[in-house]
Amino acid sequence: MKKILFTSLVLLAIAFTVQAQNPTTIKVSGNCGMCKKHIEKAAKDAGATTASWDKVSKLLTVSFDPAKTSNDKIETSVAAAGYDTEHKQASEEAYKKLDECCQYDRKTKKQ
Ligand SMILES: [Cu+2]
Repeated sequence: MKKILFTSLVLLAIAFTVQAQNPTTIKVSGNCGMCKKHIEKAAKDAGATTASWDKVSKLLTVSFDPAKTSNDKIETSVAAAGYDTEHKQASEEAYKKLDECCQYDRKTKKQ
């Protein structure tokens, strides 16, 4: 009996965790509609099932299968495309590859 209770508690905890992760919003820097395309593509390339970035709020909303990818992987992919995220910074190199209109203002400008 105790075992059943424990198992159901664990399942409940897992269900909550999965729910909390999906969908997730991540703050991503960017300017325009082209940035939107790039950011969403990068998120999907990293395994997101849905990705939608809003250029006004700068929020990327993603949902994904936690068994296949993670917030961390998605942010890494977006940063590799040249866009700073909440926790990952794009390299100077990736940032400079962006079209001029897409070179958003960075808070921490190197040099
Ligand atoms: Cu842009």
